[in-house]
Amino acid sequence: MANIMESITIEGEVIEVNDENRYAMLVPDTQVLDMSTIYKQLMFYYEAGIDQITSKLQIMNKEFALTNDRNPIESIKSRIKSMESIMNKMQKKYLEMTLENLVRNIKDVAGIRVVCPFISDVYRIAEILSSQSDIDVIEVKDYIKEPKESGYRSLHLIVMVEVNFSTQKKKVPVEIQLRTIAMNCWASLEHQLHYKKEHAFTEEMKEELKACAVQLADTDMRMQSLSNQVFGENKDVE
Ligand code: 0O2
Repeated sequence: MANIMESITIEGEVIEVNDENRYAMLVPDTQVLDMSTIYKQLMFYYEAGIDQITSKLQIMNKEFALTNDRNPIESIKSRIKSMESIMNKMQKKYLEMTLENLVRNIKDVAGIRVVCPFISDVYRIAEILSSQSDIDVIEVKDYIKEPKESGYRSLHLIVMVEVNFSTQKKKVPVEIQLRTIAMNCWASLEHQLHYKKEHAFTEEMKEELKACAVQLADTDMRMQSLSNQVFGENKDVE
């Protein structure tokens, strides 16, 4: 799936891209700008990354609808992680609060959530996106094949998307969460239940939540089977 990027040309200079400089290249020039401007500039890069991926997803959805008479994407939502949330995550990872640490270690500053009708749509969208020449897949977490302990299911991709700005090109990291309507239903309700943070889940409640997730996963499989019969989409979904 991954499309490994080896070099990038910035202002005529060919720079080898490796783990060392992949994220560092995103930080604006600290010598010319003050901190608040740098932060705004950085967030603008992340927003541009979201815009670029969102537009790709919208095109895919329309193109598929043209030929297949149905949409493989139900909804697309995006967000820039709040400063508070970024700081909490950095604290949890015992990271010093520097811009460089943020760019290198917090890969979900730009986040997109894509909800699809069927499991096969999730994998199809992920595959098409991953094969595009201006996208490099950095990390894949398949919580559909291996659900989280909580029962959470989704396919997570961290990608670097190339964005053309007026005088330079940047590779922007974006986290894309792809899931079915049923998986989204579970995640949204579980998130609501977690809202009152002082009310910790008992073991019994955790088991109940997992059971709900299993039930919805079973529904997803049955819906997939119906979809295969109706649309003849024989995608392998284990
Ligand atoms: P928000 O507000 O959604 O952004 P890493 O990023 O690799 O250092 P992390 O953050 O543990 O490690 O990554 P993970 O677990 O792969 O993905 C985290 C995100 O997945 C969460 O984002 C949620 O959006 C979603 N998620 C993961 N587990 C659960 C779960 O049990 N229930 C629900 N409802 N969502 C989950 P954030 O950062 O928590 O918040």
